[in-house]
Amino acid sequence: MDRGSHGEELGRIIDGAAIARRIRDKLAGEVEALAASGVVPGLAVILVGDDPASAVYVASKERACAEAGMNGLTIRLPATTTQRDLLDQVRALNDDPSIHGILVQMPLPKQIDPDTVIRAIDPTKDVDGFHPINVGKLLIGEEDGFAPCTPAGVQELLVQSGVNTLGKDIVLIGRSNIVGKPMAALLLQDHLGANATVTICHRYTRDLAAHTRRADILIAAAGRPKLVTADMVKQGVVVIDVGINRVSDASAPKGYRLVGDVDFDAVRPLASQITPVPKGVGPMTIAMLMKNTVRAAAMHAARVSALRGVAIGEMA
Ligand code: NAD
Ligand code: L34
Repeated sequence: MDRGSHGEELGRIIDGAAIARRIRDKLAGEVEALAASGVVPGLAVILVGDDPASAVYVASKERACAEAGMNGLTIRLPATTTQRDLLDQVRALNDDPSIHGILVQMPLPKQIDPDTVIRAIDPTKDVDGFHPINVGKLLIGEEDGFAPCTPAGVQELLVQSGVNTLGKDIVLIGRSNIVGKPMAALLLQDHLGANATVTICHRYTRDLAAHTRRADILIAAAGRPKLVTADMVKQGVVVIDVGINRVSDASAPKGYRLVGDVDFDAVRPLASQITPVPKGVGPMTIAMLMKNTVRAAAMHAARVSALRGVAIGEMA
């Protein structure tokens, strides 16, 4: 147990970077086995425009693919790309048998409708889990789809940190399609790392603190620095901070630093466990993307061999 400068107990830090590292090492072994059977998992990432944060995330995804022995293809398109051109790229990747996962990095420039692009991705290659088919499967609890990487990473962090979610009150801040909504769907399932009572708060929630104070587990994904303060949590809470915000800091080498949505120093003494930003949820997003892509490749290999079986059966 760490102690603060006044001897007070501090919540244990959940080391997302270390947990993600273990997952990625294990996946490298699975990639090797798949490659030996003739299938090298392939992930295509499309980045449109030059949003600096997106460029950082996409570069990390590219590095992670290479390191795991996967085939990583990054397609960088100018900010002026038309929706039609982007859709053409997506369709070409749908038809490319060496690509098992397709990801279009969000946000997209304003001339492109993200929903149209997401629907164009083959659901069996939608390793982001954003296609309505995969969203529907997640809600129903069908496990042959893909769950979005960030909420899947949060669930994995909870499981690996020994946090029992069964029957617990989990409060989410944020209801986006990328984080909040799929997070709620995952935590509601009759499943390990789930079976929770879930409350979803958002910008129109009245008296946010009244909800968060009841939380056994608090998951913040609002994109608001220091939204969660010490007076908003109860003693012993597990805090997962999904928020990634750049705040200017003249003393930092890049002129900014990353902070989450939680006032970390103030909340940590009350928490039993807490994720930092960076090195909390962020690295898990990448690990889960790798995991989804390896699974997409394995499912592809299984479909191919089933089809071969049918073809051989027909010949007999
Ligand atoms: P978003 O902007 O789409 O959604 C933010 C949500 O927060 C909205 O539903 C809004 O209603 C709610 N909200 C905003 N202000 C609020 C307030 N004052 N009180 C209550 N609710 C409030 O964002 P998003 O894409 O879900 O991302 C949220 C944050 O998580 C961002 O900081 C983003 O950078 C980060 N993020 C991190 C990862 C990761 O891998 N760690 C992945 C995705 C997003
Ligand atoms: N299509 N768009 C699509 N899929 C996604 O899953 C994402 N996201 C979010 C933005 N747009 C997307 C990501 O990949 C956010 N996100 C993401 C990925 C990685 C990290 C953070 C967010 C990450 O690696 N964070 C590091 C710090 C990185 C830095 O230095 O900026 C961390 O330790 O938190």
